Amino acid sequence: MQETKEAKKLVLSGIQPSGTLTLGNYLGALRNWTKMQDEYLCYYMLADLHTITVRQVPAELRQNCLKTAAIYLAAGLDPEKITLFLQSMVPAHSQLAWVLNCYAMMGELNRMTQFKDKSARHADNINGGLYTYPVLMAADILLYQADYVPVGKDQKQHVELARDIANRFNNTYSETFRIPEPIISTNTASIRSLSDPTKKMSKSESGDGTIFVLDNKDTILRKVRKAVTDSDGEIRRGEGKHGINNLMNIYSAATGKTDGEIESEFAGKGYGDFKLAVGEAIADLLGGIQQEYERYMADKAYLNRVLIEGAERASYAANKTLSKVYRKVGFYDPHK
Ligand code: ATP
Ligand code: LTN
Repeated sequence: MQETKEAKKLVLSGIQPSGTLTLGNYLGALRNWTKMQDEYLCYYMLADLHTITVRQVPAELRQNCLKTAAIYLAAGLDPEKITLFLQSMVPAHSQLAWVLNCYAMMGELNRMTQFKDKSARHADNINGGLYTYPVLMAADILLYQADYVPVGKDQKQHVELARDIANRFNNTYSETFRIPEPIISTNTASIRSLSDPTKKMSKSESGDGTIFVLDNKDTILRKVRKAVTDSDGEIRRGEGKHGINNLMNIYSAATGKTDGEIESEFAGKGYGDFKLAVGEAIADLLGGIQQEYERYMADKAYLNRVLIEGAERASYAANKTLSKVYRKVGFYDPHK
């Protein structure tokens, strides 16, 4: 028993509790996390330290942390199997991030596309945290000696940076960090905005292009009805048919149907029929999560307990790596 436990590969991931999670967060990240919880040793966190790189309203951030924890559980994560925790409750994340800042090169950080996107969107607040955000993310991953990091496509570059930093540190001293690999599931790697399918669906976009995990059925049907498509009228994947490709990805992810099955189901039918089916499939998919979500939100004491126990377990694992790192870089410890 003990042996199999030790042989399990380790998975770490996180989502920023910067608002209500979206269908993109669910399909691109959260749903994959639930599939991994039996086979792997999983650490899933709420990346609240990351959220303050963009200004947050404090009371809303606190509430979003609780809501996101409830969504994690409602989506099927089981705190008996996984470690669920708030990043800010484990100080080792900030501590390792500082050290790793000294092993991340300006040139590397300059190439990060999320920094370029976010600084364009928040031109009045291009702060240092936004710039070093990927280093904090590297610390999140490397602290737990993660083998795998399930994320959407937009985060692949950050996981690659974590690998580069880990290799640099290991080569400078000696083997300290395990080299992590991103896991990106293909069709849901990047769910696009319904109103502008050239852009990723994102929780900080408030318009009708984003479906939130807690949207009710009417809202979902309305947003999908308004989704941007093209004029060709055929429910078939195609080069440049970003809107239809996106809806097909969503429909397939929600129902398990293949492209071929979807094409024959809608042969001779129009976009209106297809959109209605997509909307209903999403509402079915999210309906169960919403019910569970309400149940968890009604029991704040339980959510608090999960977060406290999760932070204790996470701290134990994280501190082991942190003390190794402190020793390797040469910090003096009078206890030893
Ligand atoms: P924000 O708008 O605050 O930047 P976001 O919605 O882009 O947030 P993140 O918290 O940055 O979401 O991402 C959490 C996880 O969800 C990451 O693994 C990310 O890759 C994944 N993800 C986010 N948006 C999508 C999407 N549209 N399609 C697939 N995966 C996504
Ligand atoms: N940067 C990620 C959230 C995140 C994360 C992580 C994901 C923070 N730390 C560690 C995986 C592993 C995001 O916003 N998409």
